[in-house]
Amino acid sequence: MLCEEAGRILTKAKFAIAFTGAGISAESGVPTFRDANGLWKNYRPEDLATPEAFRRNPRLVWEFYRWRMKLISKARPNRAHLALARLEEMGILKAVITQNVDDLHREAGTKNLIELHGNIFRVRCTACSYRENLKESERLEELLSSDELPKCPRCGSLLRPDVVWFGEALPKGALEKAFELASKADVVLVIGTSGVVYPAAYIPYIVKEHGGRVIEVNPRRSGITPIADVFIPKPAGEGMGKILE
Ligand code: BV8
Ligand code: ZN
Repeated sequence: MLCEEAGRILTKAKFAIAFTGAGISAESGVPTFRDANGLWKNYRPEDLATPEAFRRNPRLVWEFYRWRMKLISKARPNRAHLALARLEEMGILKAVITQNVDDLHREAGTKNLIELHGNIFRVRCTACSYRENLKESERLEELLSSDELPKCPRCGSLLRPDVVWFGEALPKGALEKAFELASKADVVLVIGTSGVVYPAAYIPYIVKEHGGRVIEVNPRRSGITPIADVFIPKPAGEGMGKILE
């Protein structure tokens, strides 16, 4: 059975990593981007997740991110996030590389985490090097309860969400580290991604090119399915539950 095969590959793995997308957080109530009721169905990404959109209309972009931050701050890690943290504790999983900005892998206890697209609870200044983790500084409520444009406490310029928008380079260190891990991995567990956003979507291909195996958990086929050695057509929670059984 598919999940037994995946379980066998994982337990025999010498260097397994996970690569996740918005789908792993769907069961936590966080909307995905390209599903039927996904975010990009109701908004055009170009209008909300690009530096031009922010320059053109920072109020609209901040309204969108405040709405997502409110929604995501109520979300809790689901059993798929927890299963990955468990696999790391067991020494089977060496790292989680995520495209998600929702902080749920960290909340689930994953230690070696690479956030390729930033983190929605971090803000940074558009002019100086100031950056702040709103959960750590306990200023999340303050930011969410105002609809003013947030300003840098150091230089007074506009703050922006510390996430990677379309057309922006990924955080240098993060992408290099992710590619290095992918070139060393003998198994990549791909969960909940449509595999259409680059350069993140190269990760499973790099593992494959280096002779590694690809296990995918997704209720629908994706851009990664063609190279999957094992495709488990299930939602993340159920799929991971069966693999860990
Ligand atoms: C860049 C962060 C260059 C902010 C996001 C070709 C090559 C290289 C680049 C490009 C290219 N063509 C176009 C580009 C540019 C672009 C790109 O890839 N566009 C795509 C759309 C074609 N890439 C970029 O712009 C990137 N930057 O290339 O810079 C550069 C280089 C140097 C110097 C300057 C510039 C930046 C991309 C990052 C954009 N940021 N978001 C925010 O979140 O607000 S994108 C967004 O997409 C999220 O990060 C998200 O994680 C990511 C990927 O989406 P998924 O996670 O896969 O989610 P999706 O909804 O698509 O799919 C959900 C999946 O889950 C589905 O498969 C579904 O079946 C499944 N699912 C549903 N329910 C469940 C489930 N699975 C399991 N269980 C369930 N219950
Ligand atoms: Zn500043």
